[in-house]
Amino acid sequence: MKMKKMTAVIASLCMMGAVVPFTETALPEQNVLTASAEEQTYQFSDNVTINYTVEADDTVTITSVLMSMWVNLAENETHLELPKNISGHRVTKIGDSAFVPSQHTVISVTLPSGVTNIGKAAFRGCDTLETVVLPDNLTEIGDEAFLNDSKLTDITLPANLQTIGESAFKSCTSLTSVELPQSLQSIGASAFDKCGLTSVTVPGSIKRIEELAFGDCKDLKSVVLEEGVEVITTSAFKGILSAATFDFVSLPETLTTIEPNAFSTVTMESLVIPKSVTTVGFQAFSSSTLKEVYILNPECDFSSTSFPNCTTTIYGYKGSTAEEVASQNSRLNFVAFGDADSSGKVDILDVITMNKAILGKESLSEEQLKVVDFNRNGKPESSETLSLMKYIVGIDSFLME
Ligand SMILES: [Ca+2]
Ligand SMILES: [Ca+2]
Repeated sequence: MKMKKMTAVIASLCMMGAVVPFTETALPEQNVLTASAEEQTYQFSDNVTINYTVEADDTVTITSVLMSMWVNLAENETHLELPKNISGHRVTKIGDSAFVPSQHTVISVTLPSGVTNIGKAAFRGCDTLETVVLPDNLTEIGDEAFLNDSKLTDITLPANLQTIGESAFKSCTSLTSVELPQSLQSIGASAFDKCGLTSVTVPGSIKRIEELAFGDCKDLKSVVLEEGVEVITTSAFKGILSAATFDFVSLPETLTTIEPNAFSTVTMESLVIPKSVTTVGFQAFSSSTLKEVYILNPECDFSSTSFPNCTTTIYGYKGSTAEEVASQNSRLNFVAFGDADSSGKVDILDVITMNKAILGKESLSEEQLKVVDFNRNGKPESSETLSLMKYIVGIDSFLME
């Protein structure tokens, strides 16, 4: 082992350009790289051993962390604060499968500030692990990094994190909350599948929510998708058995595609599908409790199978795909935006009804209000009447501007 340490020291001195008693010819770069890639050992404490490699760029990857089993470990051994430097080299990566579950009983891990990447399955199956403190420089959490860590309750994702790999937190059943940073560029398939999350806000930096990313999160009651999210892929939120309080009002105006089964089995009563959405797939919303669906894009491509289990009212524009789909299925009742007097037509009589309501001469029922109260403040207003007039005479194509 001493020889290995010596080799590492020589290698690092060479890279730092220090004067060493070798010429370049005597110790060609190729040999340095070969020597530095070897796994070396650092004795962290009496019972904890860290294996590592020094990479070509002079940084350290921790390849494994091993603990003595069946002994009483010290506080700093079960609550591990990994070193910032090993043999003078900065620790930047936690390697694939670094924490082999059968070889440690770690309760918390604090990663040093230089760590940028957590490798594949690095902490997979660590069933004693409760807390992980991640450094600000971290950009990547690898596939399956925390898969099946059933006691993991506390993790704060740092502000520079860009990638969460596939199944990274799958089956972290004790993980009830997580804040996804605005820096995130991708969340892999099944990343939070079967987690204990009760709410989630997906930042707009995420364009696609991948398959089963939040599937089977049975306690999830609130989902907010921020402006920027474009595609909700197949089964992204499938299997969430939540109360009817599920909040979907905030589907973003940037959303274009809701793929099949996206929200299958999610219980909800009301749904607004924004104007930006062009496609709603098969069984996207299978909730039987869905009472009303607002479809704001007149050309949205969907069918009655997008909402297969409910008897619901579809609110949409006259002449829209929403009207066409509803007319072909007895479960679906259609009500047109702007039809203030519930005549089935949208014309100047609706403007008159609106004006009477504004003047207090007539009142609108809750149902009538739903198709003319465009700003959803519970009352008809002259701005809404004006919008309705412009729509009727063909100046505007939309009412909800
Ligand atoms: Ca009417
Ligand atoms: Ca209003």
